[in-house]
Amino acid sequence: MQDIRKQVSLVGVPTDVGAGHRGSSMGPEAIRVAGITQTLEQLGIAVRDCGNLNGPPNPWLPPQAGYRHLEQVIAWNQLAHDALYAELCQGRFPIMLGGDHCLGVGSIAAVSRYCREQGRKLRVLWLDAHTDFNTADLTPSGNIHGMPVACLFGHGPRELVQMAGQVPALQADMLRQIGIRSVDEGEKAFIHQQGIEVFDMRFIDEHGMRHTMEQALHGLDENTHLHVSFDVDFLDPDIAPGVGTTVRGGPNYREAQLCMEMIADTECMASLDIVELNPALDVRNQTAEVALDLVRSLFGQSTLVRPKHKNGSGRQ
Ligand code: HAR
Ligand code: MN
Ligand code: MN
Ligand code: MN
Repeated sequence: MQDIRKQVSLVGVPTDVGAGHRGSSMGPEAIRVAGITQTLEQLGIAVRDCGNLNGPPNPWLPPQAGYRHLEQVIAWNQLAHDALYAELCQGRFPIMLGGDHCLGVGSIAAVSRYCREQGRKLRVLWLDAHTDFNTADLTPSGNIHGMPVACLFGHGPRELVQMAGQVPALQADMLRQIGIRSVDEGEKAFIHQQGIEVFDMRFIDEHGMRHTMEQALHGLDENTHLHVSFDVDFLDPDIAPGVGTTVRGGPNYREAQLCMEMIADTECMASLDIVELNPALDVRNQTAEVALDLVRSLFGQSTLVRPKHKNGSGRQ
């Protein structure tokens, strides 16, 4: 079988309608300027840049009934869903260039739909400082980028909840969240109730990134589609200042690289989101460049000097 990681489609989704800061709408262009196409091509990957989707502007209004810009969020997610689903159906590896993380609904709904149709198992890695499991009742902000995981689990506005054509789009055994360090009180209780596996920063501090990733990647097999939803605020703000909601105490550069290298070692990754990059808050595009360093590792560029073991991280 041909390696779908060798046929990548870039889909830009330039919006910040789900966020509390303006500017993640410029994320796709910043990643292109940092050189994502050339970077992937250097790894022997054929890249098709599908350009940017074209959705509604950000009206910049206060929340209504617990949601900010719900209509616009639905429109952008539907566009993202349709575009990413089309790329998956062509046997290509879609990389969604966000945009804020509300777009995780459209992206993962497309992957969930595709996996169901193909009879494939799905595993989603949610790399984020936040669990993004709020609802209209729980949210402190109304910002829908704090809600995509709840929507995928069946809790949220009908149009978002039903986007995969099956409710819920995701179940607890399909999801692992990594790097978490900012969760609202109500959100915490709710996520616990769902039985979701959360590898928070305390876990990573105590067990290290290697053991964390061993756990998070456990049980993958050849029939598993691994989707990585990479919220750039996962990273420590020291290395990634260009995001709207920085939270101190995230993975450092080498921890993040190890995380990505261990994902690459599984050879299961089949789709990727890069979201929440906000060039308006960045310093000389450094956050985009760090994100690209990590993408390089995700696609198999390795710092290993010795050849890797078949099922392990090189040195046992
Ligand atoms: N939990 C907060 C809220 O719901 C902040 C959410 C911030 N979300 C993101 N995506 N940046 O992870 O308002
Ligand atoms: Mn997020
Ligand atoms: Mn986040
Ligand atoms: Mn271990």
